[in-house]
Amino acid sequence: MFSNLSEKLLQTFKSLRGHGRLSEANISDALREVRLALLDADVHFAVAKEFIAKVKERAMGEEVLLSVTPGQQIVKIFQDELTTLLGGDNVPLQFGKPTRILIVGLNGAGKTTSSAKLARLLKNPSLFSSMQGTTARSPMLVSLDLVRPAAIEQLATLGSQIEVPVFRPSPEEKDVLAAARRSISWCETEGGNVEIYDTAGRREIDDDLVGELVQLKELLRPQEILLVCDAATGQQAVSVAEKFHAALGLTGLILTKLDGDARGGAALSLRSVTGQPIKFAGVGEKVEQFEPFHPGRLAGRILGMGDIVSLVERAAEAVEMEEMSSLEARMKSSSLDLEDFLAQLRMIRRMGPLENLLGMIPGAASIPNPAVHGKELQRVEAIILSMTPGERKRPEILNARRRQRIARGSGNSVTEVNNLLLKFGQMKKLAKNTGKMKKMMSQMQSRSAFGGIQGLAPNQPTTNRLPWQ
Ligand SMILES: Nc1nc2c(ncn2[C@@H]2O[C@H](COP(=O)(O)OP(=O)(O)O)[C@@H](O)[C@H]2O)c(=O)[nH]1
Ligand SMILES: [Mg+2]
Repeated sequence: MFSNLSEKLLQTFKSLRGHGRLSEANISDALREVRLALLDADVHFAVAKEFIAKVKERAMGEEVLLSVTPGQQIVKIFQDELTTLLGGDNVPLQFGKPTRILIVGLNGAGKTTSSAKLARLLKNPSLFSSMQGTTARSPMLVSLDLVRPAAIEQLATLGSQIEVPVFRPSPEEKDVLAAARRSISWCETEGGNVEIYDTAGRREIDDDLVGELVQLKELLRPQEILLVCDAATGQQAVSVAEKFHAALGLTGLILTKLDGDARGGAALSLRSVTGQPIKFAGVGEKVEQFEPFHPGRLAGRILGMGDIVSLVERAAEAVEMEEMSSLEARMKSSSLDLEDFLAQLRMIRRMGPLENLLGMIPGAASIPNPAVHGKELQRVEAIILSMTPGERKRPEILNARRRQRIARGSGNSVTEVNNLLLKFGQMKKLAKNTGKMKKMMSQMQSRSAFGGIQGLAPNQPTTNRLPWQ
């Protein structure tokens, strides 16, 4: 599923990632590739066109062009836009008293199977990680498929498997409305709170089918009319969905057979063409192979990159590692200056608010008032920024007069400036000792990196001393 599209997108991203800076030209080339890949994967051309336009508009924004990792930013934009295209967040069912859900669709789409799967899900929401805390319902299944006699038995079998009661019209029944009326009173005596109505399909959507379903809708007044769509039928599923929606006013879709090798672009078009959310996904024949539909997850799968967030994080780490090793080289050659120190400081600040970082470090709760440590970093940065580039390169020229100027300029006392220079001197001395340096580097990499700066900051508390202290 989606492998074709994923592969193409992946290739395109790889080539984008190679570029240090993005330009309109290389983005346009990549997006042309992506558009072809989308069309190839059965995405409706209008949908693909709009999608590409949105991605391009965001990709050309400053935020991306000026970023250190533009390729990663683009991947993130894709993920966001795909998620939006697929409907944003999962849209839960609407419940009533009682809740009535009408399941509609063409033959073989997976209506009967999905009706049972949905009943199981509503009965045992705790089996689904994303539904923890959702109220368990007591569902009832109603077969209203009088066209294919075997369909009633099929639902009855599934019902007994999941221990959900099933209404079975008599085999002689030919009037679907009569059967539906009887099922309503059956449900009342059964005493459950969610009624799921499985209906008959047709080979294709026709007046006969639409007429039957419109009458059922009027009789049942369901809160939900869910169209079951076979993902494997590609563009056909999209035009079918459009027609069903025009005739009935759907409230959502169930996309089945997402486990198959379908090209899957249909999923991307369904939401934008009908304006209705995909609420559930069928991912196999078994009754447990069914899940609430999460656009973000499918978007991740389409991109073929799993959890994009962790990917972006890893990329950010890689950049930091690169900067770190060039810094290490400079330290070894003992040409370390305050510019390097500032670079190190900024690198560490990029990892996010210190308070958050502290929360991730075991034992950090014992460090008093982390916000103060964040301010210390700002102070160090302010002091260095108040120096001229020459002073940063050669701190030894910082005489008393210069130190006074820097203190005033950065809103600190001369003692604080002196403290910083003292710590810097110690660090520089230590930098010559490569063995200890390695140890410090590995400590920095294990995310206690801010400790390095903290250790160099003025008014450093005497706890948490680092190797060079
Ligand atoms: N692989 C796979 N098969 C499915 C899925 N949903 C339904 N099916 C199969 O599709 C076929 C038709 O399903 P059925 O529920 O009878 O369709 P209906 O005619 O719409 O009621 C059956 O063989 C199901 O087992 C799914 O999500 N994945
Ligand atoms: Mg059926």
